[in-house]
Amino acid sequence: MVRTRVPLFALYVLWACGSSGDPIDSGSGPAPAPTTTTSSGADSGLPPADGGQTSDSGANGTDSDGDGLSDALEEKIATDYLPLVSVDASDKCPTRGILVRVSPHPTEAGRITVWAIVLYDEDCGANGHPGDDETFGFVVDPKKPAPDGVLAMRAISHQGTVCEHTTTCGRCDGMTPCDTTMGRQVVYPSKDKHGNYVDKDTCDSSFICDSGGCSLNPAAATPPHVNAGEPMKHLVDDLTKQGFITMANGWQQPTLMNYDPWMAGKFGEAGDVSKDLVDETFVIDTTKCQ
Ligand SMILES: [Ca+2]
Ligand SMILES: [Ca+2]
Ligand SMILES: [Ca+2]
Repeated sequence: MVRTRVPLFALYVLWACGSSGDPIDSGSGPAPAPTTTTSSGADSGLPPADGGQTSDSGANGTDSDGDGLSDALEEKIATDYLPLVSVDASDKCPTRGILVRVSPHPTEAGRITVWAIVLYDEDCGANGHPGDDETFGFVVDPKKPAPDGVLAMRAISHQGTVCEHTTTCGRCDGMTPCDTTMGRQVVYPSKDKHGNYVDKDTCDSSFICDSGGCSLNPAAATPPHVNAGEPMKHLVDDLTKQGFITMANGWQQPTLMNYDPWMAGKFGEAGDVSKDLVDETFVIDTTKCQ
């Protein structure tokens, strides 16, 4: 269990400063510079980062984003292995969808790393705002079925702020096992604020930054998801026309409509999704995982 004490005056000063965004919300943190290369003319795409050892997967079907993984395998990973995002049953702003990036693990042959960015219509916790981007990552061994094939997960709540907490769980030596329910690993977003944790106790002890705590909600609906593609070859550039940010899905914030997740810029008044998609802190070392 991790307890971080944050002086109340420090939070007040941050709030009073009126700085951009939310001091206890997801800034995008110290992420690498985003790649905003347009998709045109990028047919060559990225070579498989594992030296081609996943090329069989790519050879077995269309590989639209050129990363060496077939579209079918990427969709299978994003569907069968996607953890349950346990949004509290009484969350006041639960409208959401998940943007995924599914890629060969950059250093571990045959394994797949996934960025899952949970996008919400609104953050309605303390100092809330339109839009909310909250990321977690996980590594999959596709040779094993879910849930055992999910080797490890990592969540970072309120990245780049005084409220930041990083939690990691998994099947590697020295890691705490992940919680599972109904055959899926569980990620806990804090109520209303949506900061992600893979350890519920850490969320519940973050009582200043996440006053609503976290809860296990096995009934949390599976929200729609969209595959973003890769930095060198995007699969989407408009999350309304090609994704889930629509009025029909209950989204209400006009500034979020037609958002391009690969173009630098805030998601509403939250973080920059183009940085979330390339944030290497979500790529977990699973060399000690079985
Ligand atoms: Ca691919
Ligand atoms: Ca991909
Ligand atoms: Ca938030």
